[in-house]
Amino acid sequence: MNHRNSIETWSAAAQTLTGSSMNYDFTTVLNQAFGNNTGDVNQDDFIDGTDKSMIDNDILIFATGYLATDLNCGQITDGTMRLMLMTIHTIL
Ligand SMILES: [Ca+2]
Ligand SMILES: [Ca+2]
Repeated sequence: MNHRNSIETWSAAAQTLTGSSMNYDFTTVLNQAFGNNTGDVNQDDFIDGTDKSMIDNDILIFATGYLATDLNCGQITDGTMRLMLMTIHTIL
């Protein structure tokens, strides 16, 4: 799976295809995905200070809408996004 603000990822556990498709919900809990890959705002396959800066910039202008910096997809980038990023990626 690839998403607007996550590193390409896969399910935490092996899944079985039935026919040609499969349903798998990555949204129920963070550990549905292999590793914690949300936060790659600029889609360069790294989650680092650049992503954090982009989130900070959108927080400062009260950005809303369909934004890569909106990590929880709630249509607003606020301090919660920064806290999410720093909680998941303790090195930031
Ligand atoms: Ca990045
Ligand atoms: Ca949000």
